[in-house]
Amino acid sequence: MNTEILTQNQETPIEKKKTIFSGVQPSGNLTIGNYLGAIKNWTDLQDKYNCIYCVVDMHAITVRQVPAELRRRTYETLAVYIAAGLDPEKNTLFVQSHVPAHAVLAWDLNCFTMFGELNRMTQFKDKSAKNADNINAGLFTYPVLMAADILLYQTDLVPVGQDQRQHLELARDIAVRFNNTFSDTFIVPEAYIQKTGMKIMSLAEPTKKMSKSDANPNASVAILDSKDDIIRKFKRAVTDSDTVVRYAEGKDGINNLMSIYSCFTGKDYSEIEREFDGKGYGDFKLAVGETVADSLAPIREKFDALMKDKKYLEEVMRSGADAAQRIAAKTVSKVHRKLGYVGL
Ligand code: AQP
Repeated sequence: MNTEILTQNQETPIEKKKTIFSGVQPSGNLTIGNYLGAIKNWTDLQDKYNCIYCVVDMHAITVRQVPAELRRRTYETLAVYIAAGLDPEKNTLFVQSHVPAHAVLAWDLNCFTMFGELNRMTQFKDKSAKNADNINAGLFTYPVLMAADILLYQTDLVPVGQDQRQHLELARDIAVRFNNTFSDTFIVPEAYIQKTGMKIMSLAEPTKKMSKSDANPNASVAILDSKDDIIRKFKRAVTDSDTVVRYAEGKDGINNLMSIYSCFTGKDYSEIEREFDGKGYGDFKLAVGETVADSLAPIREKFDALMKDKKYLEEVMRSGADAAQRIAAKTVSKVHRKLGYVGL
């Protein structure tokens, strides 16, 4: 790890901040899964770490996107980052396609990734099943681009949800392979263990992950959904034929609602069970819906204001890309030297 000790005035030792990298695809309306599994946790890290957060538009095109929608969602995703509390002065916030080094390093790393490794990725299997008419090579090599995203910034820690753990393991394997083939080039990143943000499941099929690109509008709750929509979706959430609010095996729907409620209120499962003792699923679902809607209301308000100021969002994009590019260029040049490319 790069916990290098720097000295200030030769006297006060300061520990260099560790680097954190993560991103979200602008491939749909960001869900409470993206919020609880990623963005909410990021806001707690901004003072302690050197945080780099990206809007990963190049990942989004592994699934066919309508260009005008991709463009709009790229602005929206950045606006959600800021509205949710990520301060552009404290974090490097940028859009992936503005830093071409991501694509450059991804190519290099493709040549250090085995076909068999990519073939084992469960997300590829899930996404190719969902997009049977467009199983493109980008969908297959998506984890290599993700490895490049992370390794470019000499990232120490990656705060990812459970669903992305397999991809992070691959990024680590690629880094180790490259380091062993040449010499130490990349920091081998570790998962940042998060307090909250377990895998949030679909409200329609609670054994499946909640996804922003789910075709069923009742399966996911978007951060920007209206209060009425949020309450309605929770009321319709699939549960089971039991009536008691308790966390137990086989009660996937209720377990999911309890974990969402717990993330938003900070209450643990036994407190929630006591709170709803003697009450039915109807009361519980309403409470979850109202809590989620009320907690997200300030984000929606800030988001609306930010979206009226595109110029500001573009300034954030530009300065974030400049800062990211400076770091990325150093890694790419180091990699290219080791590979034997001629530098000019
Ligand atoms: N359901 C989830 N529970 C917990 N964390 C989640 N994340 C996504 N869904 C959940 C976390 O959000 C971050 C960004 O994800 P992404 O947009 O890069 O890709 P994804 O995981 O594929 O997200 P979606 O919403 O499922 O997008 P689509 O539908 O486009 O594939 C990651 O940190 C992820 O862990």
